[in-house]
Amino acid sequence: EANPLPKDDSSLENIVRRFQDSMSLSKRHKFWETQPVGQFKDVGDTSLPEGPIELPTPLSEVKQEPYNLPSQYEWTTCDMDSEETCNEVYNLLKNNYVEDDENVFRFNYSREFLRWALRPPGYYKSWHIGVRAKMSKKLVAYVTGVPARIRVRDEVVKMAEINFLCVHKKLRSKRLAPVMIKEATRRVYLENIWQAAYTAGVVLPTPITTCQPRMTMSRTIKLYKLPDQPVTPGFRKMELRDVPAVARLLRQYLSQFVVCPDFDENDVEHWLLPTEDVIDSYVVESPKTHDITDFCSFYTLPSSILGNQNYSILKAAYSYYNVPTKTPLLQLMNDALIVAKKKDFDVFNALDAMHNESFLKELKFGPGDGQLHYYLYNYRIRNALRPSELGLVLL
Ligand code: MYA
Repeated sequence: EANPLPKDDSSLENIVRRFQDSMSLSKRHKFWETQPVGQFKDVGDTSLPEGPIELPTPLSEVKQEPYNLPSQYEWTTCDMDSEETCNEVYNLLKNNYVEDDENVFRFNYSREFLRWALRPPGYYKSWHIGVRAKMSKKLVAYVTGVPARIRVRDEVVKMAEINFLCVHKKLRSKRLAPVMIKEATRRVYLENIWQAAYTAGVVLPTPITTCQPRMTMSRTIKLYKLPDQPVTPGFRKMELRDVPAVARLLRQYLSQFVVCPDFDENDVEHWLLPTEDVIDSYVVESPKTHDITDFCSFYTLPSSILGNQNYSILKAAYSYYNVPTKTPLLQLMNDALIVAKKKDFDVFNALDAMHNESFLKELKFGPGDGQLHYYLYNYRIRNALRPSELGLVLL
């Protein structure tokens, strides 16, 4: 990591520099400043080209050995097919993963969800990276990647989607995360993939866009009485036979966004075919022509409620991909809310990405907690996108 400021240097020059740093809007990022990502100092510099920041190196030049960990720890590849390993990952995340700003909620991804999220077509086991304590073998840190084709403007780029970065609460602020990220990068490079996409609640150099999570609130659930059946004729659960039609609809719909996944039928089968308590998808089948005209989906991600006597878990649905062609998006999402309510979800969340803004107000979604920043690794975008230009939902 590049020349940190020596804390004990009390020369006037150094004091002035430290003062400027402390005042600057974009804090210094000792690690991220060394990485091939858009840097804050380059924001607005129109001379820089869009696209890869660094060119691929020959695979033989990619570091062959894992990065060094502090001596008490060792790398492990987490086999998500193994019941036991999946449990260990589940428990690490359940106790140490993302919390809201007030530390009231913590994501509680289910084992089935993790298996779904981590084993899409063409996934690499080597990208499911864990760190164990050498003595106890306890899993103390984790980070994952899965392969994806992401279109950025008119370029389809092979990327890793990086997710589930987690360091045990007792090991925080020891600069373990940069080592995890470098090791993930190395393993992605070894598969001849040189770009990545990820989201985070924290501001890093440099977001390609920033979304606002929105959720229906308990108060508004009462305010907003829902019918008990979907109102759109032909609205039904997606089935295997719908995969080609859904793939066509989705590809067509996503083509209007600046950044989105490039889904083929295989991807659609994996990511969108319903799986109990993981992913729900619905189509509208025209009662006359039997054409599939519309599509909507949401995934299941409960949150633990921390330190509450009466409630321990909040059952939350998250809007995933939705495609209106014949049915207005507002009506489609209203039907999604109806089926979600029937399935006993407490809340329904959506980002202000894609065309979601158009239904969020009308359907009484309130502003959610914090912000979700989207990033690309080793790929420069000249100007940040508006959320409505983003067609990518990461889990
Ligand atoms: S986002 C979800 C992240 N997880 C959580 O929020 C769970 C709860 N928190 C934790 O477990 C820890 O706080 C984590 C940091 C592990 C987040 N993304 O080790 P440290 C930078 C990227 O002392 P810790 C998700 O999963 C931070 O700015 N960097 O800190 C996507 C600082 O660097 P710099 C982050 O708190 C992850 C350094 O780490 C994040 O103990 C995408 C401090 O390290 C963050 N969320 O651990 C990862 N949080 O000094 C990038 C902090 O420079 C993937 N930091 O500011 C990049 C692509 C890689 C593949 C490329 C292939 C081509």
